[in-house]
Amino acid sequence: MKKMTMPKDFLWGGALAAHQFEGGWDKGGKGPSVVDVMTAGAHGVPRKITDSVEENEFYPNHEAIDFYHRYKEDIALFNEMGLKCLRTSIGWSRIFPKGDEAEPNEAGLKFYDDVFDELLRHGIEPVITLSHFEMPLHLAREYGGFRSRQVVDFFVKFAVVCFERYKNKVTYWMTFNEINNKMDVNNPIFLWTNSGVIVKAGENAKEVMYQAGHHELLASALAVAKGKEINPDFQIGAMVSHVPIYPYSSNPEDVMLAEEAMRQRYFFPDVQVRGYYPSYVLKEFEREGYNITFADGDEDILRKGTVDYLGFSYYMSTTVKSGVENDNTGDIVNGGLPNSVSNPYIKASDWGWAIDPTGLRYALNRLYDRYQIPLFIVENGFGAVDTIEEDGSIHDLQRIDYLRSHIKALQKAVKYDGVDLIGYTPWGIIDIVSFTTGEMKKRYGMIYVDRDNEGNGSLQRYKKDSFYWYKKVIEANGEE
Ligand code: BGP
Repeated sequence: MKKMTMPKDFLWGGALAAHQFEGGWDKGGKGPSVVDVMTAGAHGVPRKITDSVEENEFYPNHEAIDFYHRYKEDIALFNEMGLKCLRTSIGWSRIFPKGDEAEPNEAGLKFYDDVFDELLRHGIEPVITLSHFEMPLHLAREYGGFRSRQVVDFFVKFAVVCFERYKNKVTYWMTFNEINNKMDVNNPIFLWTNSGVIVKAGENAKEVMYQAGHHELLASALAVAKGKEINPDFQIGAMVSHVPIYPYSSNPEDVMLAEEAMRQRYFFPDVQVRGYYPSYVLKEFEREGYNITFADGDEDILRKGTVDYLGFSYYMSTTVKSGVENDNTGDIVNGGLPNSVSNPYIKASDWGWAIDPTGLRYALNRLYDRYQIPLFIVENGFGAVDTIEEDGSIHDLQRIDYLRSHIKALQKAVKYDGVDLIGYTPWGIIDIVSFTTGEMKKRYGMIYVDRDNEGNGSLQRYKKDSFYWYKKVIEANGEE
């Protein structure tokens, strides 16, 4: 049988997000973003959303790993690994410090010109997320974030400024990072960082989330339409968190429960890829009596702003069983799913994230079958505690095992199942601040950064064993 290989232009890369690694939170005219007022958390300790920036609180995203001043050194390391692309985001509040200004902040635009030029100098393609949880704090405080339809216009204006400025440097774009993770309304940091919204006493959290989500879907569709006018060669994607939900058994009740639960993963990409609201959500609005405001013309906007590809993050799978509440006894986080149980067939990371490489092949098949457009794995990684030896080496063998098994799974989906996959950018190519816990301790990188949870350390960079391993994977286009 012919030896199948990965497409020669497959985009092997790495993924990051401005707020988790740039630092320089108030440099170059940047305004505070919704993330800049979130204190550090820890494993099992939620991050707090504060009213402003108190001096006595520690805000891990303020300096992060100081890419803002070290971008040349870090990009040289990415080049040494042989990355074909680097996924990161443009900090919205670097470009519009308050979000509602008439003119953008030139120093912010210049910073990303410098970063993209440095990447392109090394032949590394920028893959850019417009909003990765970095809405200007002023839009959240003054307008209620995406509660307000005005914020749709502010986002579209931000998107158009970026598309115009970087139209000859960036081809691959995504509108909103993990636009669907706010479906888990039990964790307030998702709705806050996605949409700049905090649910008030007496409000129905899901109703508030769906209204903000509708405005975001409009903003995404309008941005896509404008982007294609500015440069028809742009490839503009949606970006969702995709955590497959398995039925615990062949009991039809479990199977249907998993099918229903998957709707919280599929709703947003359904609208962004197909261009219309699925019936199961309209039925939910009716059944629950949600009063979601649609304006005339919204349907037309959604239909005209469908995406070119679907980017998604994959970390783990979850499992549901009818008739039980969260068992939560297992070491596997349930992502806020009711009826979730541990899967007896798979192990979990130290942070309770299930390790399920076959789930990635399964996810690729389910998403490709559903949408029949190119896919892009823009996050996949293994958060773990790393130990640095006396000689500065870091033997992160668990991370290599995790990534190797997930790469084998995606290769099977491409070579055996025929999935059209654009690329693979493992999450946190360099150690960064964890989003859900605000920790440095939960490391993802193939490059170690000397910084701890309290912000101590030299910020020196060290190459982990996975740095050399991934370099070989890329050189061999995945064949080794
Ligand atoms: C996803 C986010 C990333 C990243 C990742 C890992 O939700 O898109 O920003 O943080 O999760 O999560 P964590 O950093 O909490 O381990």
